Amino acid sequence: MHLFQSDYFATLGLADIRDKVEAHERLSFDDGVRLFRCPEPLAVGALAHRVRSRLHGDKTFYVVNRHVNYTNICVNGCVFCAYQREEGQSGGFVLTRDDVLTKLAAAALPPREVHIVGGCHPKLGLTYFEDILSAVHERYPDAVLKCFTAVEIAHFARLEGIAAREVLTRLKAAGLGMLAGGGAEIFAPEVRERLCPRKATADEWLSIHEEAHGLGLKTNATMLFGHIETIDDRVDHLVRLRESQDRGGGYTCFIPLPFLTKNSRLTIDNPLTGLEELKTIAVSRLLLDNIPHIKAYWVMLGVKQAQAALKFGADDFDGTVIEEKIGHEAGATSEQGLSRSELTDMIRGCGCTPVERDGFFNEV
Ligand code: V47
Ligand code: SF4
Repeated sequence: MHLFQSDYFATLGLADIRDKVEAHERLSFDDGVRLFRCPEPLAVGALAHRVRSRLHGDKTFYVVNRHVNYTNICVNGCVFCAYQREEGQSGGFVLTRDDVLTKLAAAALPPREVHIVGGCHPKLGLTYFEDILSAVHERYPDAVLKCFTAVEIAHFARLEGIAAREVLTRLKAAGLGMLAGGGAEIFAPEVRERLCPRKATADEWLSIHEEAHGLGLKTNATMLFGHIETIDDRVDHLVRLRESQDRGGGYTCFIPLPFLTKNSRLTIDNPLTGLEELKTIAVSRLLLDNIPHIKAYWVMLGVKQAQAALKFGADDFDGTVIEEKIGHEAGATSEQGLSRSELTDMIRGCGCTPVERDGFFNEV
């Protein structure tokens, strides 16, 4: 008998959720909490894999991309962040436009996606970013420029004394194609207050993404989990994202980010288990019924866990990356970058079909 017709889900108290998944029905907040509380991660994974297979078959997407972090100097000082430096502190850096171009030129393959993000620097004005975007766009006209988080956009707007919408409009004119998904962390206000009190609020983060969608920009979204948040906080985060997507439809991909503890000022009592990571990816797939892609970000997960995630709802392996600083400062033990053949071999090794994509998830 097929697993979905068997008593397996009923014995775990998940028969009604299984039925909703089979009927393509939206899951409720309470369903999300029950999935997180289910003692059997494999059952949650099987449900998520069902949805992933329905959406994407055995395809797993990857992209030839390059990450560039333009500065690690940041006024926000989030308690979990191992990457940030204060202005004047040793180890702080700011790249010039030419540094950015040099880093991009050093990649073995021309990128189809350029991911540029950084700290909230107290002095870098909008012209610095327009200058970088125009230069990168001119050099790589076919690459999707997926740059800046909503937190950076809010910061640029505050520094310049202009509306976030104007910042987005100017950056779009300079070549911006998408916003990166970082900075969402956890939306629940009491957790956000403890983790990152100086950062844009959840409402600001969501409204900047919706402004971007209104301007025709796509965006990604993240959730940082495995620190001081509760199960309810994770479900709240996912449901708020789903509601935001209902309003505008511009989110392309969701990236669940497990908290890496090294060099962080945040100490936690119960570090995440590998199974808890996979279950969180699976619940994300199940609750976010209106976001097409779930990323197994191998940098934070590690490559083997990212492979496992492909059977727990994820369909994107991200990319070549080349040089990553945020996760590696926090103790990520993954490689700095992967070649195209390493990516495709890893995807095939899981029984999936590798599909190269651009930044917007168009197949190439
Ligand atoms: O916003 C910071 C997170 C994010 C830690 O949009 C940490 O396609 C784990 O958002 N442990 C930046 N995570 C990375 C990010 C991202 C990555 C890849 C693709 C995309 C995309 C977005 O990293 C930050 C924060 O949430 N982070 N410190 C840490 N110790
Ligand atoms: Fe700054 Fe981002 Fe680090 Fe927070 S997570 S301190 S905003 S670089």
